[in-house]
Amino acid sequence: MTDPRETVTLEIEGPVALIAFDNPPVNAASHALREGLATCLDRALADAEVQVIVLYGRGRAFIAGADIREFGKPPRAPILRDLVHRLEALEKPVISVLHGVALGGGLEVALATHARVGIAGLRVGLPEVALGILPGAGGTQRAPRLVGIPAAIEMITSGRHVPAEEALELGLIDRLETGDPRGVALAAARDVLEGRLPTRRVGEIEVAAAPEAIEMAKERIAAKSPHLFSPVSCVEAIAASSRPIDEGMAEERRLFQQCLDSPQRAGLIHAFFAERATTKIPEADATPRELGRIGVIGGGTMGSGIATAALLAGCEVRLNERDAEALERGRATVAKNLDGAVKRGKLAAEKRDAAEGRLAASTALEDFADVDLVIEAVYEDMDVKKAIFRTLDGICRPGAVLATNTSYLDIDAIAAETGRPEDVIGLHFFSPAHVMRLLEVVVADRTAPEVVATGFELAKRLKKVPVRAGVCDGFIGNRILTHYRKAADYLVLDGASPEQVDDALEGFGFAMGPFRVADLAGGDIGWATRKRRAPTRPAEERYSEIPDRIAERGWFGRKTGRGYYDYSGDAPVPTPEVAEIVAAERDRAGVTPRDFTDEVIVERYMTAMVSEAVRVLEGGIARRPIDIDATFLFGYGFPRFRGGPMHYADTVGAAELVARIERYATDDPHFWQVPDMLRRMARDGATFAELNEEA
Ligand code: HSC
Repeated sequence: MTDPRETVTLEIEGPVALIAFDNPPVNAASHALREGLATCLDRALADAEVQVIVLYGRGRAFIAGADIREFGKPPRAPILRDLVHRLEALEKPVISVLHGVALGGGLEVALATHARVGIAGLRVGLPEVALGILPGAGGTQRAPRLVGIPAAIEMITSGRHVPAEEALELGLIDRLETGDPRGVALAAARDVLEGRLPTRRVGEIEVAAAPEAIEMAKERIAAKSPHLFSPVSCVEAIAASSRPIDEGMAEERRLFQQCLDSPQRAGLIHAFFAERATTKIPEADATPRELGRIGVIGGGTMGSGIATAALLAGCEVRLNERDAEALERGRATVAKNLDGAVKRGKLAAEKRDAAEGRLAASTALEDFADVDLVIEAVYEDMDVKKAIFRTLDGICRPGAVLATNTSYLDIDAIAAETGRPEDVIGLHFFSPAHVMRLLEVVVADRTAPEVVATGFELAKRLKKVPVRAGVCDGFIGNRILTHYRKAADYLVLDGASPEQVDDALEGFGFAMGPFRVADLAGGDIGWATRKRRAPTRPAEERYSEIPDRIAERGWFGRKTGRGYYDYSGDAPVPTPEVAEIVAAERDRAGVTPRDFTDEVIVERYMTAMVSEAVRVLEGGIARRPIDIDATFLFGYGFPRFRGGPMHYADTVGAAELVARIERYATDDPHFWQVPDMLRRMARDGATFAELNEEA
């Protein structure tokens, strides 16, 4: 444990007590920090010379919030809520100087001080909602007293980071300065002493009730995030801010505890760490290679999306296509993507043309001689890809990284076509590549550590979540997807309707059920994959021909106006003939349809997902369970509040999962097999969370 005297230091300069937080990387309000603050306050208060106390942070931030790793563990005194209460009540003026970020509990500490001075570049916010909780140290009571209930609702239910200038305008901070935190702290303290910086207790301000804003917010949340628990609790806590502060605080405390105890809190905090855990790889110490100039081969949806992502990150991009016409289409798609990025607020309008200006287009691969990284994104044909890599081997400069965006092909076989397999890697983007955050970095047998590090560096620049994967058909994500998609097809063959399966899984929290996804992705794509896999399909495997019957009619989903659903009206409705196709296929397969509850649908689908995920772990394709969670959270629309498939698996327990698989296996022993690792975990009472910690 860190010595609290080091985490927080007290320095006395005449009448000024400077209390500095030093808890890298982001000054989280851990137990050591809270204890240190309490001790330093005691000492400053005991010193009769001290007339004003200033809090500031060293390093990157004032305080980035409570220490998230402590949630779910027994609270250790002093708790932040009590500290904040004590701060506000002090007779000696206490002020805070904020730089970097003041988030969550960090802003709550600041709101309890008697004046707040921001330093340029500061961002403040109460982002607790993203972690399934609400500001629990007075944020829901003090923020409305400064900004009013409607603005507090917006800020707290979105969790957004508010830039310094806006924070000043809203009244969250009293001043905005430039300079180093200690220097600004000393100057601000002098201003307090000389009456130039007024101080007050925010808790004593009265706030007008806003019943309409409260009702509107609840309606908006019910429509937008029907599954989530904490946004409504945030609104209820804010509503209590029009009551005296002690009553409001009691309500905040009650609602905070409910959120803390909810499984959504555990899922969302797991997701927070999953997003950051994936970069902890064995190659983390290797030095990435240059990444200034990027070549993209293929101007289709994927290639243009990758090119757009690289342009948005400030890279120079060369786009290659076979002929001038295809190249022009690729350029036009990139231009459209950039316009979209401006509309979505991802690219400043004045930077759009410069981004497009960094794109060079060419039909000659010879133009890739000096690029640092090439990403091949042509269609999935092994022979075509091999030929491209042979050509690149002859053209690219030594040390250039040669990447393929294949979503399932054998990267070792592609690398073997070159005289430099150590430079070859898989960079599997997800469509649309300039929007989706997941990047599977697929490490082949001979890929060099610096090349892996380069893939991760690229992800960082592109603001993606990179997950290290090994080579197999489909890598982590698509391999698991192929398996649980079959479970969805079996459910329909055995008695559920596609819309029942979709609705049940959307009820679980997926943004879209598998059949709505199939219609969106295009039924022709899955059909082609099934045809490709047909020759290697084991004889014992059950095969539902329903998707093929639908595809044979040219019903590929949204793009053809029909698929599982009919898109010709205002809202999609189940395509009537699909029910007939399903009935005919059940007859042909000799299946007597049975009823499935929504709960059973979810259980079967999720159990199929987890069992293949365990095989992916067993085979070393994913290194840790949390990598699989990140894959599904950032690439497959897995509900964030459920934390990912492996976090979900822990909430069910390995023993129950084994029991489920054994029960389902009585119908289909080929599909439902218990992975050895899961059986061992059930026997030992082990969890995936423990495996994450051991890795
Ligand atoms: C909160 O404050 C609740 C309160 O209302 C108090 C309630 C108390 C009531 C008492 C009841 C008993 N904790 O993101 P990065 C780590 S909830 C622990 O890569 P960046 C992070 O994991 C909190 N660790 O950097 C990573 O570790 P790694 C509200 C935290 O520059 C490293 O720091 N606050 C942490 O891209 C760097 O992080 C938030 O939700 C934390 N609070 O972004 C803010 N914050 O190196 C969450 C970060 O081992 N944090 N870490 O991987 C962020 O949004 C971003 O981290 C920053 C920095 C914007 C701070």
